[in-house]
Amino acid sequence: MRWLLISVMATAVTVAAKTVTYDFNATWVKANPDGLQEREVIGINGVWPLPIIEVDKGDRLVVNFYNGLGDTSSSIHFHGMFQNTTNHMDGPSMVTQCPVPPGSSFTYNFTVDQNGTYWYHCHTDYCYPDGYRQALLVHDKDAYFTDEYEDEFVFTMSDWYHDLSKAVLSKEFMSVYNPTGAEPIPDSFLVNDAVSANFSVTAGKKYLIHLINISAFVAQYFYIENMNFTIVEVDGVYVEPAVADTLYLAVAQRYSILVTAPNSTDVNPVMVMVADADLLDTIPSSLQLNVSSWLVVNEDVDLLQADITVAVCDDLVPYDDFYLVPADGVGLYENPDVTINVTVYMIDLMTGANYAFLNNITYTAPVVPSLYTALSAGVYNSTATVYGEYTHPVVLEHNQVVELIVNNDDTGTHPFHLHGHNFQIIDRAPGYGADFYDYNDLAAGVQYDPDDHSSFPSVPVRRDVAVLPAQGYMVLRFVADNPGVWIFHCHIDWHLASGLAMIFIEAPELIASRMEPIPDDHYAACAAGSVSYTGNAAGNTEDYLDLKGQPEQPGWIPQGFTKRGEVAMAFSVLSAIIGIASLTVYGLSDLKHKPPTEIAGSQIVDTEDKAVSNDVMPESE
Ligand code: CU1
Ligand code: CU1
Ligand code: CU1
Ligand code: CU1
Repeated sequence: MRWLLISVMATAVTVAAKTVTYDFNATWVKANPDGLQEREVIGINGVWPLPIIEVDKGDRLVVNFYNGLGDTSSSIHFHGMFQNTTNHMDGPSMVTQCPVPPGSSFTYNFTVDQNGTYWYHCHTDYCYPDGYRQALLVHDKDAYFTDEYEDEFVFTMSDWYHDLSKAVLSKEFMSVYNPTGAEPIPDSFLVNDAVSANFSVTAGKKYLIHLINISAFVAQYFYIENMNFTIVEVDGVYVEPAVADTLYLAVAQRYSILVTAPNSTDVNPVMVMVADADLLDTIPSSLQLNVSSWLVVNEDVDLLQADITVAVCDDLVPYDDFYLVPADGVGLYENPDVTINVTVYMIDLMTGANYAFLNNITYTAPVVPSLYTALSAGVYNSTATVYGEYTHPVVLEHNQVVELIVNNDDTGTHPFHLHGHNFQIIDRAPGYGADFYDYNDLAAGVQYDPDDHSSFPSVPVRRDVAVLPAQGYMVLRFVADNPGVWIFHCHIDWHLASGLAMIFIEAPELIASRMEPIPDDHYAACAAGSVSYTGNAAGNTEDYLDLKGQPEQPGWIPQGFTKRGEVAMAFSVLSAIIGIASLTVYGLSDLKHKPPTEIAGSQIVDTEDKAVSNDVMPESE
């Protein structure tokens, strides 16, 4: 295969890390993966579906990217890669790099010191739903389950639209004709970019399946009819084996599961993917919500479709990721140094379209990519102001334990993702009754208490995408041990486009000294696209504190003022309250998490009482 050039730099005798190089020429090609309509998709070297990137843990990965699309700027994000010392290789346009304009090249080059199941995707505007996404596997001979399986398979799940993303976005979503912000309904659902994916297996043998939801929007349930399997990895984090029969993968989430092929060769087990219909405002009769694939133990036996009477998502009870336990045993990050408190809501602005907010900000890209602002602002780079008001910047100090409370004042769920890190999910609650259930909802008589660790898992699950429950909340913690600029956003690509994002600037004073040098082609891409690579968010290189001319979110419309007022008031009150919070959520703890299913074989994690923490609200919140 022409696109794959693996150069082994290490000597053959030792098992040293090697460099794996891919040359990616992105161009428009035609494809018809659902058999319903041919459309233009983004191919690599003239081919779509895209190549799966495979490396071994410790390898250097080099992707020489050329934008041959002609009409669209682009970039590549390697989802889940921490990019420690290589923040500039992270991929999100206007955060860590300039968009790569047509005709430009851009090399991604970084060391992969992680393991497990990842993916790569375009991270400029809303380009990955045009097919620019695929699995990235990091093999690890030291994985605790490495000797347990015969072979491994990739199972990507995705929604699929017949129209180009820019048409979907401008005509169906960010439009005056869609004031409610109803998300575009996909035309079909794909497995491995096809209508089905069959894996040839041997009766009685064990297999590792990498499940990845590479969708733009829709979460998926997964089960194998009449079979259990064992979860061993979640978003790149090995977990203690957990037996499950059903999983729920929101956009960008991954699992590795061990599956034993049945001893009987009478039936080929059917692997079923079921779209979460709760996310869809309408379900056209033509939309097939179930997709069947098979573990083929006997090629002479018919492939029978799933029993779709079972495949109604309301009847599916997925394994609750909250109860997974990382195999490395990393305990609860104690005593957060900083608590950040944001609330999701959706509202129409003056353009007439619907926007997504974290507190009172809908992310609006700056004039200069935020990393380049950090690198050019000198001593001012630790002042949040220079990154612009509408990028929603929060500056963190090196190695702070950060607590991120995300409330959801929206009726939809949102799979939030943090670049450069994985986070612990330490608390989470759905809405209940008819009301929005806030983390310190006084009306409900409960209040989240960050000082009380007794209700937190002692070894919380860690992953890089967590589902924020509808009208509920979640509490995440991470350690700011990765100097750089990292975007935190909803991974529903339509919601990222409508502004559901903010950025963390971590240890800005250390970024330059710890980061590998930025290659010339990165700056050349800026020049080719006429994007500045020095200056504050407004492009001001003289006075970094002068943000005049910065890109601003559209204006509030009259009813927006009301909402804005309410929200602003709510945050003032919450900020005041958080320091003196004393009530707890004990009384409602039975509402908070769905216990593991009986077959799950995991236990409720131990609880513990810990010393009082010392929370500090960041200035910008
Ligand atoms: Cu990511
Ligand atoms: Cu991603
Ligand atoms: Cu979202
Ligand atoms: Cu991202």
